[in-house]
Amino acid sequence: MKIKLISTNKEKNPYPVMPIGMCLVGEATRKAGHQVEMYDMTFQKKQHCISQWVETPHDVIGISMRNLDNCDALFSTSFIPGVKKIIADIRGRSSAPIVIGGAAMGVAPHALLQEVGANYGVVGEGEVAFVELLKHLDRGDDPSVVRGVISLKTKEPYRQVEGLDMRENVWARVGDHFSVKPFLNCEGVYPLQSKRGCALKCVYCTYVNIEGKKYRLRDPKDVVEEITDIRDRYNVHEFEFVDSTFNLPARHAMSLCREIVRSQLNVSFFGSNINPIHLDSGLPEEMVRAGFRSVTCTAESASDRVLKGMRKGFKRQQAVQVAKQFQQVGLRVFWMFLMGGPGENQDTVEETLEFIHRETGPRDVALIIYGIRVYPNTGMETVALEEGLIQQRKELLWPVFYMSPGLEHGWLKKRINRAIREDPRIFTSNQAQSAFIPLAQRTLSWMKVKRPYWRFLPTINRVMNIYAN
Ligand code: B12
Repeated sequence: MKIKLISTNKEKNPYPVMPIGMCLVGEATRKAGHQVEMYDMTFQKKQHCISQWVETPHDVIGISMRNLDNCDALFSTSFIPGVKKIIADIRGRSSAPIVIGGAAMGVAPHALLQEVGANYGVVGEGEVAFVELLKHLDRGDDPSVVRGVISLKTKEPYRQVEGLDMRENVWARVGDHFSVKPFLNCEGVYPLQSKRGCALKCVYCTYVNIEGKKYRLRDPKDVVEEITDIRDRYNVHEFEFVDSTFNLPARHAMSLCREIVRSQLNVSFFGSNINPIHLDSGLPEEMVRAGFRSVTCTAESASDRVLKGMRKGFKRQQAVQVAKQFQQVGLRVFWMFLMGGPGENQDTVEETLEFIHRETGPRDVALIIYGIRVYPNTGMETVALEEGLIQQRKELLWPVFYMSPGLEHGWLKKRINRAIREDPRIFTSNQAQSAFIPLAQRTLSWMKVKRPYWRFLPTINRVMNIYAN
């Protein structure tokens, strides 16, 4: 069959991300014997280009939708109207079935399928489900019987996809389909997965719904072969692991780092997600040896009360320990904190701010996010229901944000603004959404300045503070 795949994500904040999800599905579809063409809209300004693209022959159109919205209570943007428009345009030019997939489908499958008007949806990973769906369409059978596939007629509220055995996965080969340069020029890095799944139980999180809770690990040798291939084919030297959590399971993270060290890859890694629940004592050192230049630590709070309310599974002391471990090896940390979780009040906010001031490294930064996006099928949905923020369980397509009743928004805003003045390593989406950031990213990249560029955020804050005074 002739298949066209379109990645609709155009978001550039915090930086544009390569469409690996669509490329993985495309590679698996091609491997199954179909002809595949892919289109990425990241840097596409005009929508009519896509309308022309769908005019050449095809049997099925696959739409990849990554983000429902930007998850930001201060500057909330939904990406649903944009995708709806793309699908409506395609409908005007093509009678082929339209299949929607992507992380957004893992979050709110039925409501999204209905809202955007596609024929079928793939919930969760697409490498197997999409190929099976095509087989059914080719035979004239109903594809909604395929595991992971839903249609407008599907009655069950949600079906978890059985995960792919990661020992048999394909490589995304993004650079074979698109130029990776524009991504790298805007601080983007090449995304890699060393595993799928997440066994954690954080109250607000969707990862389990998207990837499943069982860890499915890739062979470190296969990951290293893929990195070598990307480095040599596309001249890419900067990578990021987009695993739910890089440091878990601990033994796998360690063997992967050792394999990278052994292979002398001479590449760098940034941003991969670290959860303080368990950080093997030797892992930070091994990560530095492997080429890690920074990590992201999703602590979310440094107050035991809030950590418990968010079911993070660790205590403040563990976050303190992790901060020390990274400082000892000189690895920069981009900390993330969610303010307003269950149990949050003025005292708990102070505890987190005190943690940032005292415990994090001098070269670290801390992003503070106001409120928590409530997602379907999460513990946060139950809390929101119990506290009357939502009236019924439904797939929350349009963003609803939880803010602890123990906290007054006006106070929080003032307190955080004061914290930023006192410690410019702290910032919120107010600074992150600044139109100046993409320009700065491109300039720094053009000047071949070493990453991560977020290390300049404190300087930007200091300048902004001067102007504000
Ligand atoms: C790593 C990550 C990041 C990194 C990305 C780094 C990088 N270099 O790529 C960073 C930190 C930068 C980031 C930023 C953001 N992220 Co993010 N991110 C993730 C995470 C953990 C993994 C994404 C990933 O690459 N997965 C691996 C790939 C292979 O999986 P995939 O894309 O889902 O593709 C599979 C399936 O979806 C499916 N599929 C995909 N396309 C198609 C198409 C068809 C036709 C079919 C059939 C199937 C199919 O098959 C693929 C292969 O199995 C997910 C959560 C998660 N566990 O999925 C959140 C997630 C995708 N992010 C999310 C969001 C909201 C954002 C931000 C908007 C938040 C913010 N303000 O910072 C930004 C947007 C960035 C951008 N430019 O788009 C949301 C999106 C859903 C939503 N809530 O709207 C998620 C799901 C987390 C969440 N909160 O729920 N993110």
